[in-house]
Amino acid sequence: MEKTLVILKPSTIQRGLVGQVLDRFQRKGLKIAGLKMMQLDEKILREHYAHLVDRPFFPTLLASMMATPVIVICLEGKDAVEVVRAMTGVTNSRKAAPGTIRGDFGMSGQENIVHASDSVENGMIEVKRFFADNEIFTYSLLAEPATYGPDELN
Ligand code: IDP
Ligand code: MG
Repeated sequence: MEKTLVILKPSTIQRGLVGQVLDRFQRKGLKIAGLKMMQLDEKILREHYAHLVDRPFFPTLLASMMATPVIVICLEGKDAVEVVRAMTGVTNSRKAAPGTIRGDFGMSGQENIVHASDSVENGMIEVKRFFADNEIFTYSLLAEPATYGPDELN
């Protein structure tokens, strides 16, 4: 099944929202394939946010993402990338729809609670960026036959 990378950003740690955000993904039916806490550094962030390095806000984004350790999560499920992006909401939390994570928990464009991979290809690249192979687990969820129809389980 498809995998995607989520980062619970320092804003989520500081504001005590880790449990509530993680709970949303589990309630949705996504499987946790990997999860750990780590301190990000400039090297990994320059790679991860390569599309933003020339933007004026990049220095504050870097500082924000290194302010505390983060929690990185690999979620797995059918169309996981699209599902998680929809649950996340648009970048600016003030504009994100109510019901989305950013829309319900955030007030900021920068301090916007979570990162979520934006394409299937980037999902694969980002999971490899943040996890070693032996940190991603393959196992069956007993709830799977109640979560998906048989034609969706491939
Ligand atoms: P995304 O997180 O919704 O995919 P990206 O454009 O990939 O949005 O930007 C990555 C992160 O950079 C955002 O989540 C946000 O934290 C930060 N960011 C993006 N645009 C701005 C901005 O205009 N001001 C401040 N921070 C920004
Ligand atoms: Mg992005």
